[in-house]
Amino acid sequence: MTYRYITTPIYYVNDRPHMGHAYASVHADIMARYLRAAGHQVMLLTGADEHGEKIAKAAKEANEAPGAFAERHAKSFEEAWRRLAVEPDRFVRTTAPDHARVVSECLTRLFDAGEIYLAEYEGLYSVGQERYVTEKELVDGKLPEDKEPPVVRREPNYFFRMEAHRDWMRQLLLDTPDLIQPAQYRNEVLKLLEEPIGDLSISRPVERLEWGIPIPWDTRHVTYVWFDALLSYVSPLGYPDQPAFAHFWPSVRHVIGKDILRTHTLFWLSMTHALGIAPYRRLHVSGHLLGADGRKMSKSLGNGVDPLAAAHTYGVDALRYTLIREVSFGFDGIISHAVIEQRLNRDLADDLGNLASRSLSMVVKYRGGVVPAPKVYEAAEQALIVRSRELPAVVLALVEEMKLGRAAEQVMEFVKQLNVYVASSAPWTLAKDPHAAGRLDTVLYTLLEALYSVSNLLCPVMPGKMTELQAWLGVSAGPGWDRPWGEGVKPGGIVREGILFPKLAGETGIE
Ligand code: ME8
Repeated sequence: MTYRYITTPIYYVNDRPHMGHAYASVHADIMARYLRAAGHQVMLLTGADEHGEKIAKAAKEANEAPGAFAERHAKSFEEAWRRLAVEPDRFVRTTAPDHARVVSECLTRLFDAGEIYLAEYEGLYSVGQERYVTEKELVDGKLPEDKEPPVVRREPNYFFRMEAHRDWMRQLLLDTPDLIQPAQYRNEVLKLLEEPIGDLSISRPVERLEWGIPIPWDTRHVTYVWFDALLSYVSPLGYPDQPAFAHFWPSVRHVIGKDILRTHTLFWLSMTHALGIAPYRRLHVSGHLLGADGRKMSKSLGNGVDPLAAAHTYGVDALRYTLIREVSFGFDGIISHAVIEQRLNRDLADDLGNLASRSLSMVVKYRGGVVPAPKVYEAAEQALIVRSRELPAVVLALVEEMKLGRAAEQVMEFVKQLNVYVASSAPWTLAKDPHAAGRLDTVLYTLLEALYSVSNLLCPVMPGKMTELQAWLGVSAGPGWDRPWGEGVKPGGIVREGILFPKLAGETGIE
């Protein structure tokens, strides 16, 4: 048995989940489901990043204590994942005592090893944004989103000796070409590592921020939120000494967006190296979702599509399918009402739904709903059988590279091939000829068994609809990933008709 560990970002719970969060979580969930179907022991982790200035500020604005505020929002994330069919094995919360214990132990170990030191930090501080800023970020002496220019602030901070790990990180990236995917992000990080990266400030004075994990040896400071959050990838496994850590960690893949590339490379790789934790196996970096106007989805622009509303309108499976098909992982791409409607009507209703409904209704019409036994497979069937045997490995290889859209595309090409087969074998003509009864049996059986393969191959993407299709085919859901041809739909079994993806009456034209 092989263990596989997949993580999503641990999201800030300062607001409701948006489509960008759904994009990352749906990708991680689909990868987890494929690997589970292929027989791996999988752990999928997501969670809530509950400390730090951002949450403290949002709680203050909502007139709530930070703990209660974070709790309420963490619950809304858990609920959102349920509604989007994202099924994590663990949901980590950075306010959990077990997590805080791991953070404290790691800090103490690093401090004892001389990896952490206290120094005066002086920098330009944006009061509006509550963070230090760099000269480069300023336009006319201030941040574009601020009213006032930043002030010079001096405060004692604990620092982690990140710079000391720079050469090691650079070598790691050079030696491990597939560590960060797609490759453009690896190149970006390699470039950053050519210049000094400095040490990392990992604490904030309590006068300024109370909402965080106390620095264990100096309670005048709390831990910087990123140092805390990154460790939530190991704390749920019982790091350092629980068996789950030994089993799952070596296989870990982190799924993140490009906005947090720097923290997941410079910060996290140096932290793990200093702690003696093996580096992650792979970092899968996504691009950004854009609104219908081609600009990054954001609340202030109001160009986003709410994931839960979209799941309600189009169905959760159509939303999951659209997310992976429409925006190739690693690149920026648009998600709008129009693109979801198109994918639903064209790929799902016209191609897949139509194949299912006409195959099932022909079995009902010509064979009273009873699955016929196939007779002689001719060249047309042989070609489909070969493709159906090849597809699981083709799909899995793409999944391993997080090319989920390409994997689904391969299956949908097979669906198109099956629609062509329906047209060329013309069962409605065969049905009129009493001498062609055996041939009709073979064609109908081939369609049903091929649909069963499609349902398996797409189940990780659209678990609800594909389980429904399996029920209509009279096959109980269960392990069926690489069931040989002929072992799925059983002759003599009963099928049911249905419409899998009702077509939206006229694309609404809402963007
Ligand atoms: O950064 N398009 O949390 P976060 C695509 N707590 N993906 C997007 C997106 C968009 N427009 N907007 C956000 C944090 N995302 C930290 C993480 S991990 C130890 C700590 C996705 O709530 C994308 O995956 O701001 C991005 O990396 C993540 O949401 C950031 O979520």
